[in-house]
Amino acid sequence: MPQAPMQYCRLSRLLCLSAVSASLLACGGGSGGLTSAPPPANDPGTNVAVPDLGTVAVANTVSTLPAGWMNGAFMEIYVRGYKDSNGDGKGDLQGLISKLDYLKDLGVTGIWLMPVTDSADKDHGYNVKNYRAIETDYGSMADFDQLLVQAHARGIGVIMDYVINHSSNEHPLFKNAASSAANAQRDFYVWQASKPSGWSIYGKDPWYASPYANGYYFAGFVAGVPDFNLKNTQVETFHHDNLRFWLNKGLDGLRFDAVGNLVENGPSAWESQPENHGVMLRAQQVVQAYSQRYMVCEAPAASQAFAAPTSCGSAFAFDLKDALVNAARGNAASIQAVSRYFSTAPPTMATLLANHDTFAGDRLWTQLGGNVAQYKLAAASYLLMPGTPFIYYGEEVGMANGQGLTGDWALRTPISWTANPSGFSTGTPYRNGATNATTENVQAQAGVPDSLHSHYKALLAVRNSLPSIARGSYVAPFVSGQVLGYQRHWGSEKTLVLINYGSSATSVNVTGLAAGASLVPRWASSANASGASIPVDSGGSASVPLPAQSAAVYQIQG
Ligand SMILES: [Ca+2]
Ligand SMILES: [Ca+2]
Repeated sequence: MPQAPMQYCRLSRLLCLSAVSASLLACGGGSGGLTSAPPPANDPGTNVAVPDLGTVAVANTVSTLPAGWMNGAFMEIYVRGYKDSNGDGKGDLQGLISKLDYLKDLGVTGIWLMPVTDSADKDHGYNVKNYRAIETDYGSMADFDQLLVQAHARGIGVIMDYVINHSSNEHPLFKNAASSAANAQRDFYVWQASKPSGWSIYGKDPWYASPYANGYYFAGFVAGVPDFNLKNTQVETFHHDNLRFWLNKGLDGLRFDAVGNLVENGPSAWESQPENHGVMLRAQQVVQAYSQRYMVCEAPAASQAFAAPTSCGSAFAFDLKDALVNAARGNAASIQAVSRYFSTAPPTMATLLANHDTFAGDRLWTQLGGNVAQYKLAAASYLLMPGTPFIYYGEEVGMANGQGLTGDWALRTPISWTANPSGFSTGTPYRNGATNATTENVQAQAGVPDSLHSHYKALLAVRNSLPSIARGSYVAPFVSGQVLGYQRHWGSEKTLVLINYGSSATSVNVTGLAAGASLVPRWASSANASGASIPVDSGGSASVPLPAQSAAVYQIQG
């Protein structure tokens, strides 16, 4: 199987290039899903029924989740890789439902489902064919409704991927649009009568010939996923109706894919265009018409701009990820970068260490070469900071890249429930598992002191029990040697977080505290940490011992 060139791997749906056969997806300029006979000149084209087109009004806006649920940690879940309930080797919604108790026990308060809508790719799901149908590999709409009910019963919110920039070329709207230049749905996509020149996106010409020889369509990623024309208000209306379709069911929010690529203004103006923020603000207004919903955007080239209230409101902190990992390695400049980040970045950034895309790096275990001490520091670094942290499924037990796999497939393997694949499926899994599944898996780690799983569970318990950690302000950050310190404030609750990235035990002098206060230990990563309260002297300083490569949380009292 050929590997996609790196420049094509920047975003999720690019797996299309090589994950699935070119004939299925029409990657590379083909016409998959379209009939080959051209219509007569001036033919209005075909009019395939479009099941996900049509008005959906706001209906049920209620949320039963607790306030601030979106400031707990999310688990990003690739449903195909999570749990197979019927032995076909592919994870599915019923399998996920059977693991909700596991997620609740771990302490996550939200789950992000990578695409579960009907998709042409039968893998990652970013080639949507019907925005209002569940991918049949994963189950039925009844299964999805049951997932919402069961997640909410456990205090867990559910958000799902929404692919707003493009559809599959098998989507009925594209079939109609491609069939004739006169088709009423032609302008749902981006067309030119003649092939434009001068374009190159991720190293490729994004203009492809219509299979009916009636012009050229724009596809910024690959031929099989044509871009919607987001300058056409009908397209926004189409998406808004589809968003309400899911929100009316009780869906708790969305993760919007590739929002840097929405509107194109020319061959040198195709990324992060000003109009993109307007598109996302209007999507945000649709979402926020419902109670307690959450949305987050993927925009690796301009993360913080899309987190603005006048845009998405929240976006992934791709600009922090590497600093978090390198701080865990003890890198001094990265420790400084981590300390500075939330002094200026919006508190609505969504933090992460790794995800399903190779542009975000390998699985964390692979990035750190299995160094558990560094892994625990990276986890503490983002789970105690502001923002909304997103754990990538299996990260909590140190899943490595997949055995014998490269590219995005190495990141999207069946989860390591057990040492062998039987914990995932009674059948043959759709793909190899992690290289370290025999030693690093849920069964081997859950309930075991000092395991990665116990570390994540303890950190999430701290986040869930202290509102200052979950959603408090970021106050008085400092770096002393290889120690990072900062306070978090929420109302009258004040906490102090200290992380020693160094390989030696040390004692850090924390200043600027209230004279006579005390530091009450709430959590420490190391069994060597003292359990006694630490007094603040009359000058407002406290000396706090820290074991090597350790993290601690103190509540500031008095
Ligand atoms: Ca299955
Ligand atoms: Ca676009």
